[in-house]
Amino acid sequence: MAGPRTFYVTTPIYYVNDLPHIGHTYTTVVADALARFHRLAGDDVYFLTGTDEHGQKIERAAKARGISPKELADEVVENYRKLWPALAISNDDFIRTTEERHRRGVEALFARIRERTPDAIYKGKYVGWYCTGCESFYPENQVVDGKCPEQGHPVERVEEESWFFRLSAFADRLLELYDSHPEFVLPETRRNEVRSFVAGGLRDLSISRSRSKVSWGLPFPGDPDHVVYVWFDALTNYVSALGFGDPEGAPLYEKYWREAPDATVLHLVGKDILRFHAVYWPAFLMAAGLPLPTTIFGHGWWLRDESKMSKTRGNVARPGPLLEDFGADALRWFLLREIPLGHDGNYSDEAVLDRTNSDLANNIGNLFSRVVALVAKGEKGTVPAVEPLYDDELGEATREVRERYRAGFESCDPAAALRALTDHADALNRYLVRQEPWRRKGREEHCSRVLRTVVGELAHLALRLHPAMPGAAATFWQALGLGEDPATEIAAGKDLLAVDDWAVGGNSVQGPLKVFPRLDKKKVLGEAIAADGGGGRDAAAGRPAKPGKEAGAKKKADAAPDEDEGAGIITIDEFFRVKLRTAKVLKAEPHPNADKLLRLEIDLGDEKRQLVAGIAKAYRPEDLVGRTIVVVANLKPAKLRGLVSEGMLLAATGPDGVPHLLMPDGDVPPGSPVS
Ligand code: ME8
Repeated sequence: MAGPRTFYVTTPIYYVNDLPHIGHTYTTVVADALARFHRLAGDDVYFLTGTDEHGQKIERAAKARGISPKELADEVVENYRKLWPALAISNDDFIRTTEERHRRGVEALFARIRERTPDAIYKGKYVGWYCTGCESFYPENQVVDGKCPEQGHPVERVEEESWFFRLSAFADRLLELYDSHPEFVLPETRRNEVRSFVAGGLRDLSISRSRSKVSWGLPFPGDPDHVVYVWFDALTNYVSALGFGDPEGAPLYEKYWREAPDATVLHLVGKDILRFHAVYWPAFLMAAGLPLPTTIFGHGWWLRDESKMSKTRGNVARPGPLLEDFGADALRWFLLREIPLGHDGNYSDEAVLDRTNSDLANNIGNLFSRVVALVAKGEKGTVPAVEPLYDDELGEATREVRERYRAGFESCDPAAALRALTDHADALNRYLVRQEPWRRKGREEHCSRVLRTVVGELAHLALRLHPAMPGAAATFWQALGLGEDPATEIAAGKDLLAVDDWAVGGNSVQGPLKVFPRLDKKKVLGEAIAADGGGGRDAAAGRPAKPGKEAGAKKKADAAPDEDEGAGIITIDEFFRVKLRTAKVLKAEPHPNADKLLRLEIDLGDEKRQLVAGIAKAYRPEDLVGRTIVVVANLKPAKLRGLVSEGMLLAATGPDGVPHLLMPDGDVPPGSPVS
């Protein structure tokens, strides 16, 4: 008998040269939501993520730190291993390409290609460019001004003996694949790009690096002078993690690495790495005579102020502080709901807050707590065991949102699925307004039936929230007296989305519920607003506060009473309480957790200090080193996004809001008094 449909979903394996950021978080959250949705729908799901640990990029990053590549990988991988559970990521496995099972898989794939297509791999000489940032080879005509065409990273000239994969021989089969299986590359616009890339002609692909140039990689099977090209190595993770190449047998591989109709293999990747997945990977598999994945989905990019996030610009959003500010559920909801998968979007903390307040606090959270309170009050906490009462509008809305929800997730459009859920909540709110279950006098039975109906609908809603917000879904599930967690209902082959009525009559509700309190912008984003120049904590951010309410209030409390105080006049003594000193900038770098802040190390003459300053938008760190600035030396230290600032630098704010640092005219040693 045929078992349930299998659904194998993967994220890219992330490089270990950098800590996880919002982009990695995004792909992994989307993959997790899809995995959770398919589990609800009764599919047999396997969800893989992991880390990409070989190659020149990692080798160089480790060298710069003075540690071995493996030490670097071991250190960084811990961040992923800690982050994913904090975000409720339900991966079944986590693969590291430095694991033995992965090496076996790569060797097995080579062996299989050599056996099935003996002329697919041959030795030659590579002459061209290499981009360590993308770990990619670029021919002469694609390199512009010494930069790679994809990301603008610097490229290096490479001329070395190399093993090649005869990619050119697969162009026709790839084109046929894209045409006969339009779902192979999604969204459609990306498919067109990939198709034209292949139709433009494919060159054979170098799949090795000379060990004399790059030593951190898997030995090239049969040639110890070379290591396997990191993308060949990395792509193989999708099968090595399933046990491909294991001499003891690979039941997971047999089960999940199959083709349609009863199996789906979905590789979710950012659009930056689509070519590797939609061109190279299927060609390797074709050469090996192995099944192909069902879909490569190339999602869009999160940007900051319409441009790329980058470490050098210091504008990378990291998940740690966001988890602290918003929690896993709200962050997941935002990432899934804010932009349709496939589109680019602008990231800002403020957008997360607005989305949380509008969808979760004001709508879904409020509805659950309101209904629980109505049952607690009107029905003494027990959901009445009576016949539901659907009016036409609710009946129609319910059917429609459920269909949209399922279709959204099935077509890799979680944003549409989630919109169906807020629409469901809207429909229930409207139903409550129409039916007025709080007007009980003389219509008790009516009110009981209305509440029974709404609680039944909330059970559907709580269940459907599980892929996006597993934590909140469990809380809601418990509040409706349905059990611990909708996840406990999940079983392969059982479609929970097809359950028509959750039979909530007789359940005890648990309240009061306050799952998503409304977030106060100032409280939550205070620091971010400060770094924008909005006064308040600006002073602690290392630059003068604009005259703002808080700054004014503080001065008032500290200053001696004076008749001129109302006009903002201070005495010379009061002025001298502020110790202004010159300081030399020894080091400057982006703040790890805030895109508007820089971390500076300064020399104050007799001591060194750390400053955190909101000047990242105006100054590049490298331009500050060696400059002499003016700082307030006796300011109480303050913590800014996790870093202590021991003072404040002075800057004039231009009409455009941009800070201009104050610097002494002429040479003065660090620590000189300023008055
Ligand atoms: O490319 N917006 O690893 P990587 C959205 N090791 N997603 C983003 C993003 C952004 N601003 N930045 C990164 C690699 N991502 C290879 C993959 S797979 C066999 C090998 C996400 O650490 C997105 O999924 O550079 C992108 O594809 C991935 O992180 C790149 O991660």
